[in-house]
Amino acid sequence: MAGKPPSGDPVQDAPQVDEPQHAAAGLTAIGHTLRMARQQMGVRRTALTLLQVNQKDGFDCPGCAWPEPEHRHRAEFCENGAKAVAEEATLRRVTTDFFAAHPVADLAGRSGYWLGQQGRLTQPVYLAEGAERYEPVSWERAFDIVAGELDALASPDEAVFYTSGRTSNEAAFLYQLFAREFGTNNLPDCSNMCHESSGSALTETIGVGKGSVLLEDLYRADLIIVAGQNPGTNHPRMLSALEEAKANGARIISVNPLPEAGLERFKNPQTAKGLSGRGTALTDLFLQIRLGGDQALFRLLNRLILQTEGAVDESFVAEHTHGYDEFAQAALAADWDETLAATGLDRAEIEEALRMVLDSERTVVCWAMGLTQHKHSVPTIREVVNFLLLRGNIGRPGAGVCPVRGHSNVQGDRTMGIFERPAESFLDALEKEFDFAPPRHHGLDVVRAIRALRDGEAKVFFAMGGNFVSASPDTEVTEAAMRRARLTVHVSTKLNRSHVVTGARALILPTLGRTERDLQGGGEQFVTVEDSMGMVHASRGRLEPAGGRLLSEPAIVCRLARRVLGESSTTPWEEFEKDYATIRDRIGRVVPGFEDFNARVAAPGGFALPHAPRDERRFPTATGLANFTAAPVEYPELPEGRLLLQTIRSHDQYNTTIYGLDDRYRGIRGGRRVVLVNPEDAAALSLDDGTYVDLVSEWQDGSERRAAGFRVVHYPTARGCAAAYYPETNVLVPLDATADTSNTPAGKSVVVRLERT
Ligand SMILES: Nc1nc2c(c(=O)[nH]1)N[C@H]1C(S)=C(S)[C@@H](COP(=O)(O)OP(=O)(O)OC[C@H]3O[C@@H](n4cnc5c(=O)[nH]c(N)nc54)[C@H](O)[C@@H]3O)O[C@H]1N2
Ligand SMILES: Nc1nc2c(c(=O)[nH]1)N[C@H]1C(S)=C(S)[C@@H](COP(=O)(O)OP(=O)(O)OC[C@H]3O[C@@H](n4cnc5c(=O)[nH]c(N)nc54)[C@H](O)[C@@H]3O)O[C@H]1N2
Ligand SMILES: [Mo]
Repeated sequence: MAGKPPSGDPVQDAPQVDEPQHAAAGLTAIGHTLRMARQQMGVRRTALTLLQVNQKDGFDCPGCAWPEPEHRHRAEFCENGAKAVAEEATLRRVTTDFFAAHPVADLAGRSGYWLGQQGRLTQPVYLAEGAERYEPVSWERAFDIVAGELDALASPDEAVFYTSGRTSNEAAFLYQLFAREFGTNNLPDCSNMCHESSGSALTETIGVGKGSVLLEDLYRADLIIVAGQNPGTNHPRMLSALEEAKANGARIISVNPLPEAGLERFKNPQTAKGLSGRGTALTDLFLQIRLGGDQALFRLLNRLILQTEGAVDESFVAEHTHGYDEFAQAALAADWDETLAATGLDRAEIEEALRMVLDSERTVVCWAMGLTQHKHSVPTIREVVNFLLLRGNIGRPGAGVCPVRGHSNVQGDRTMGIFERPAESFLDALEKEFDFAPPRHHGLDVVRAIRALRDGEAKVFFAMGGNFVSASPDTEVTEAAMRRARLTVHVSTKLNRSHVVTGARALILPTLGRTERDLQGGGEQFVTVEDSMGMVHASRGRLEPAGGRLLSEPAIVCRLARRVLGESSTTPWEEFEKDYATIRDRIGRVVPGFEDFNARVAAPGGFALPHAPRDERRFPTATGLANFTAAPVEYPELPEGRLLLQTIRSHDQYNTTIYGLDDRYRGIRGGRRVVLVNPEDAAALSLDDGTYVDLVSEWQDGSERRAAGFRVVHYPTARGCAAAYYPETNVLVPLDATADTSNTPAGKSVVVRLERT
């Protein structure tokens, strides 16, 4: 039966549709926050927990990577941060009887939502080869099993060590150290599916793969362009920053195929005006672009800047950049008609954008997945860099690049060395500090790891958090790949689909979350994280752990490393487990910018990592200068009768974690199997609102993939474009459909046809 949840699942997927909203947050958001939080945590725990979020002596919100302002509110969290906290601090528990009552085959028939609702994992469990159920296992036995399978590999490169972005700096540093001492750089992470395109483009052009702005810069900007991002849902605290920027006179251009409510208007729940009034209008100019049209848009804007007398910052270009002539030649060839076709915009809109660009002395461009998950994402982001370089908008207050990260420590994990292609200098530093020879050849990223598992070249899959099979593209291929593994291991807080689509043997290892007290031999520990703007600070949980048998992530890595590496490792794993300050001492000696780490992180609010382009207009690229680039303009081609589908998040989810079945701002309630289609496209395809269709993706090699039973919703998205939620639609994204250079799955431009069911 198309579109119905698996049998036995209490969740009904019966979407209802109202008008989309035009403002985000306000009182309704507070109501929703408290209701969801109380359902999971009860009244007392809700109050105690939420007041510790993002306070200087509290824990870092596990929601997103948006930074904390210097002057914090007593309630420095947002509706969706509160949901993330409630999801972790829930009072519900998965106990021993649970696995006895539910064979893996039963769990594999449940929805991700149902799995998550069962509560926190509380003890290590093991699925033996051929067994039907997970059974409790001691930690010692669990580590023996992992060690046994790792020892049996023909090469360390047959193991894959995945990381999701909630892992702390301390745990991430130990984890990559363990993987490299074991002998592999197979360290794929969620970043491969997320901002890898940003990292690739920025490293090549400005020499640092991270954003170049701090919060103060946003407050000082004249113009903020928000392209391919939905902060109202995914980074709600960013709306307060945009509100403050506007109060200081900034203007905002939103570039998006969807009119996202949070960018239209914001009712700040922390101010009286926001609670009672109409809130603040945020967007001054909305460019409703077609999916994948951004490179063309920025290319034409660059041509128009070049053609405006005095618009180029010539001294900056002369002193700090390379490749200008070639870029200018390419930009001057930008064509109006082609740009209008690629973007779906009209001439007047682009001219208005140009006026705002030329009026601005200080411009910031913010972006997220709308720019990173296309085939041509890397050249698109490079074009954004060209745009900023032209007017000297990098390395000066109030201006710069602002890729807004997702997971709360995804940027920190990369800084700590979670990367399949580590820099030589990083490996040199590890070698010197820990006295071993790290492998020098590159490892597998997410997509390559799936291929290796599929082809039997990788045999052990170990995940530090995340939900690999649901987050990855081409669900059926990925699940089949995972089932070929000898052993799959997940260090997790909550149950998810990756625990029930397993290798021949499987382990689930329960771990502490951010909100929980972490007591070790050396006393109470804290960990550190790095936000989207390169600020590093401490995070300290206060709640009682969800169960007595949980281990922290650093403790799990230390014990595993001791068991697997044995005498061959001279690293003081035992000491690291007892006292995380000793880990930070080592990080300080290995990772640039972390010198004197323990002392500096003691300061309330933490410290900023150095960023050469931002701090001193120094560009550590191959040329030693900021690089202009001149790639050909690309945009997706759409065959007749087809739509270009983007896979997005609803308001009630955190990636693969589904909190609820509503997407309030978009007016969707009670279900997730919806496809948003422009009414004119729908009319051309004779699809009334409410029609049920299968989404069928068509890939270049002639193969097709199907996601069944979606309700058509007439929605004001750009022409030719459609949108549906991830992870339900990951089945449609071919494994080979990735961004050039970064290899990020192209989940924002999938060619589909809609087949009536
Ligand atoms: N509550 C909540 N918070 C989250 C997450 C969550 O799932 N829930 N996830 C976290 C993570 S890991 C991440 S990476 C971030 C994701 O944050 P976002 O990137 O905001 O997430 P998406 O839902 O993928 O939204 C993509 C946005 O880009 C637009 N877009 C898509 N394609 C294009 C395009 O071609 N051009 C332009 N200009 N726009 C386009 C879409 O319409 C949409 O507004 O959020 C983080 N925060
Ligand atoms: N089609 C499509 N696919 C996408 C995307 C898209 O936009 N479209 N977005 C991509 C992006 S941006 C990302 S970042 C990835 C996300 O990929 P992942 O990071 O792999 O997925 P999550 O859903 O965030 O992982 C949730 C799980 O993490 C575990 N967890 C939560 N907190 C902790 C913790 O503190 N410690 C540990 N050990 N485990 C914890 C829980 O068990 C939970 O079930 O998905 C990608 N996939
Ligand atoms: Mo992400």
